[in-house]
Amino acid sequence: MAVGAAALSSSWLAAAASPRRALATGDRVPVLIIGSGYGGAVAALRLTQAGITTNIVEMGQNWTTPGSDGKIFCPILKPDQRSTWLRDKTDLPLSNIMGIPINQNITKGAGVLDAEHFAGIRVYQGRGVGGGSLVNGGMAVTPKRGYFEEILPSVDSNEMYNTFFPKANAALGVNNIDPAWFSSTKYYQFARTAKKTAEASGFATTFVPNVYDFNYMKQEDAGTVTQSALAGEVIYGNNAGKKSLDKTYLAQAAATGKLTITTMHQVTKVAPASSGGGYTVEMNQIDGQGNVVGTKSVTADKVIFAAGSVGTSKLLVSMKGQGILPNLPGEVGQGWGNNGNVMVGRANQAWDATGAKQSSIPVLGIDNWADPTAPVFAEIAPMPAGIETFVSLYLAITKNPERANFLFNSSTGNVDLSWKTSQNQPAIDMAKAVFDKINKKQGTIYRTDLFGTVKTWGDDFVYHPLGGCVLNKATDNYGRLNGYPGLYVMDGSLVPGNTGVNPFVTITALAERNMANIVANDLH
Ligand code: FAE
Repeated sequence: MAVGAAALSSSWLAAAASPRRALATGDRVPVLIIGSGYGGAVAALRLTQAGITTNIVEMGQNWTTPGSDGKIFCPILKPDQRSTWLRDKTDLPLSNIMGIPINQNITKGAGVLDAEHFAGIRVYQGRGVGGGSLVNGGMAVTPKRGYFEEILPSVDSNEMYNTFFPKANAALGVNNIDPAWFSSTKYYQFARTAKKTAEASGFATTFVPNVYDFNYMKQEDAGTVTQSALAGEVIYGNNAGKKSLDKTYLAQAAATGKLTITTMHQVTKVAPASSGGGYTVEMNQIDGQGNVVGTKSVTADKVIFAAGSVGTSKLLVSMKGQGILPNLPGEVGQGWGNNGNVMVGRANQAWDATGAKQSSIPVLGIDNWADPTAPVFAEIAPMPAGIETFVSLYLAITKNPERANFLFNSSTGNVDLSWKTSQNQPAIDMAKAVFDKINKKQGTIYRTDLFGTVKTWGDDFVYHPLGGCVLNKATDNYGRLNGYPGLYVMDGSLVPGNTGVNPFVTITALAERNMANIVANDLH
């Protein structure tokens, strides 16, 4: 039955994304959603369930067609054109091992992982139907209530914690690892070692829920199903096991028969329609090399920006800068942050092996958030290199207060991000306070060969872009864009730069809350 359900949901989605039904110039639609990540998927489900015909435009692929190896996504250690968005070389966050560069030449293609470069930071994002859910580690963390109330004081936290966080977690398919299996499997030796060294140094660790199906993972360990997490798959996509949005929210929305997804189309312009109300949406159709092979213009009564923190902010700042949507509030493009992200690796003692075989799915965090001098929630990250490395790797989420703005550059026509690498120094200082203590207690040192040749901190990239169109500042308290009735924002750009934990549960629950209000008040 489970296999049947999975096959059915992917065929629903294939139907929803069928090129036969792609948008065509001259179409007029009730609602157009830009992007199919968390915000877009929630909007699509709640609109279609309300009986509203809904169109998503997504710049990436619909990941349902296997390559010549029979797999949809390529292996992490043998990347090909499916891995990286429009580059002829991979662009991994961990660029080196023992100082040796590990990025590989590949054929350029519309791959699933994008590393978008700005002057001071590269921003990793998922490309395709499902957005970031295709490439992320699946860590599904509800933020600490006190901190959520601090960052979004205009949002009723009772409603969030009683209704919308539980609703989001249920629809995302969040589950927990069996602690007994965690304690025994060789695939989580890396996490047990990091837990042991953290706790011996005075830091608490906590299990973190995930959308990867832990029953499936156990079967991978038992050798009864094809391995995905246990074969190191994650940032170039999981061929099994992970409940990405195409298996959950989007499959459910497609099953209503009211959703159409137009893939490999990038929205370039949203302007008030010249007649009949609504908005004209222009888009470039692209091929697998990123070449523009067509342009289309459609009209939508309502447009929901769900292109992610970067995608939405870039579009809106560009429309304001070009005078196409001149009345957008001044707060559009402001309040961007990197969720305090900084990465670091430690070299363990020879008796603290981390295991040649590692699950790609993180399940533990070091929780030092309550310490005002070093507020850090550090995900214990795998390094599935296929060999024993003795490395403990961490993605630290810190309370870095630094923020940046998106700015329209009239000479290039591009949108720049003002973030400077030096703005990550507060994050380094907070993380250093934690990991210096662990190193001192364990008699260990940092690895300096992972993020460059002699570089300790992975401080120049981000997995968790947030903000740029902050709720109740650039929008009203539910994502309506002030000044333009019928335009909405529904993604990570609403979250003011930091949420203290991995962000997709926050983004999903906030979208659930906002869509409940919008469907009730604006669409009936
Ligand atoms: P997102 O999921 O990025 O979706 C935006 C969509 O819009 C994408 O599909 C784009 O291709 C599309 N798009 C953009 N511009 C356009 C345009 N102009 N026209 C048409 N389409 C467009 O946005 N978070 C966690 O909570 N737990 C984790 O374990 C975790 N691990 C991560 C690991 C990696 C490697 C990465 C990159 C991210 C990770 N994240 C994790 C972050 C998480 O995936 C991210 O916060 C969400 O995906 C953001 O959701 P949004 O809906 O804002």
